Amino acid sequence: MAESNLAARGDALEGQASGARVIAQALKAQDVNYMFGVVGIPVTEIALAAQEAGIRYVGMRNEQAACYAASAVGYLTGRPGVCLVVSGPGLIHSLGGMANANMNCWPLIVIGGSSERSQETMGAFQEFPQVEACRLYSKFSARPSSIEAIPSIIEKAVRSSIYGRPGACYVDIPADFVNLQVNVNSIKALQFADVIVLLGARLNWILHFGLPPRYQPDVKFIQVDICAEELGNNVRPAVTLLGDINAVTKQLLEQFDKTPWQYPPESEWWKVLREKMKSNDALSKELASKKSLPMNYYTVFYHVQEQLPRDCIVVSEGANTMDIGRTVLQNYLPRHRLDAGTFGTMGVGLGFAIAAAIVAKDRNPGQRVICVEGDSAFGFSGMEVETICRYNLPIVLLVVNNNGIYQGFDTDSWKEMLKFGDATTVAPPMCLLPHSHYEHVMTAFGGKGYFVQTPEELQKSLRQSLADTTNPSLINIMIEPQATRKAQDFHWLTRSSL
Ligand SMILES: Cc1ncc(C[n+]2csc(CCOP(=O)(O)OP(=O)(O)O)c2C)c(N)n1
Ligand SMILES: [Mg+2]
Repeated sequence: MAESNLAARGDALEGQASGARVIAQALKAQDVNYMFGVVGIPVTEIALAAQEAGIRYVGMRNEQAACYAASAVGYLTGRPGVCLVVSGPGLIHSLGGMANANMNCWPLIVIGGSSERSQETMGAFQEFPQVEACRLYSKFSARPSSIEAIPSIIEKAVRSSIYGRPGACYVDIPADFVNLQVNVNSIKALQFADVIVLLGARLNWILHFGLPPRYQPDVKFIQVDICAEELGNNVRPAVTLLGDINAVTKQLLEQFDKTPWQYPPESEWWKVLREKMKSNDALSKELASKKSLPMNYYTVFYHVQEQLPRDCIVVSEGANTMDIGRTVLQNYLPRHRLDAGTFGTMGVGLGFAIAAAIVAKDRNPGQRVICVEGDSAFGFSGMEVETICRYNLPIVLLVVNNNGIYQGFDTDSWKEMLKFGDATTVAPPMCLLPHSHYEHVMTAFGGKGYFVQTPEELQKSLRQSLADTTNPSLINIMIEPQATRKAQDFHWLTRSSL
């Protein structure tokens, strides 16, 4: 399906206009012609609908820059440019651009996706009080009360941005206005748990709110948390233990020593779990063993895992890069993995890796830091490579690059792929960069750079990078632009109508 038809696909299913299309048409009706942004959940469909409506969309690498660009369009043309951002961290990154536009009195509309209204206060994916957050940086900040209310809110935002003293305006679009709901169906192993002990973890989006169909409706949670306000969020626990998990687990273990108990290893639940682990493993191995080029994520991570020192610190960010990496790259010790975390913020990786390398240098000389970045994630703070080189931190940076073209590709097949691209990374219009040589960012500052396209090249460059304990290195790993995760039973981060 050509990408111009993607936005229409949701509409056809629903038999009526999607929120994305209503937004795009309302903007066009206001003679808004340029949009800059970084797409992702839940705004990708808005960018596609905007293009369909004839709005020029430019996919940027960081929302701050996108916001500067949109406000400059406002200044140059007299009609506001739009900056389109994802919820939470995406919106927060745009605040610098909003403040700048407001101070310059340049017209700007920021459109931010936000979490679904039905998940408000539950700890939804990238939930954040966005309308309130934008108030200080804008003339007008609002969320339409319904899809029908979108055109009048957009009209008001455009008017406010140019009337009187021009400035920035914010329109908040909840995910459920944009996306069709995806049915969650098949239910596997963990669902059969009847008691779950939560040690400090929150029952937010990461744990599917503790709700069916991911869990049995009558599952009993034993919740241990240091924060009293967290106890009972989304699910009423069978038992709550308020306290530091270090102290509470010590007390629990002392009790277990007195009255030992073990879940019967031959139970049905264990059987299902073991089967699921086996089939997951087999599927990952099958994907990893694929010999075809360009490589897929599983092949890459399989070869990386083989060489990772057991005590290394793994830093990771990206969408597939992080999610698949999480399942293949093992970490054996506590606090040895840092990633985009609960808020899913892209751009944290290099800062985390620098911090980890400095701490390792002080406390555990010789310990390695491996930073596994999606190409888009890397783009958010790639210039920190200069910091890495300036401080001589021997970080091994892997950029898993699905935004470039494998040199052996024939032009026709990659042209075909442009129609699909990587919806998260490659902002529409889908386009790949024929010469995305991220390794040059490292060599520019004196580190080692590798461009790899095959498992053998990956193995060799990783071996060299790990053997070098003084210089940082960056391995630019070309993978199949359409590579993706194996099919998921439960959707959260991956939910989109595309
Ligand atoms: C600050 C911020 N802006 C935007 C997003 C939306 N987002 C989620 S993952 C992602 C990038 C994923 O691409 P990449 O890092 O190349 O990983 P891939 O899935 O291609 O492996 C983006 C832009 C975000 N999470 N945080
Ligand atoms: Mg990518």
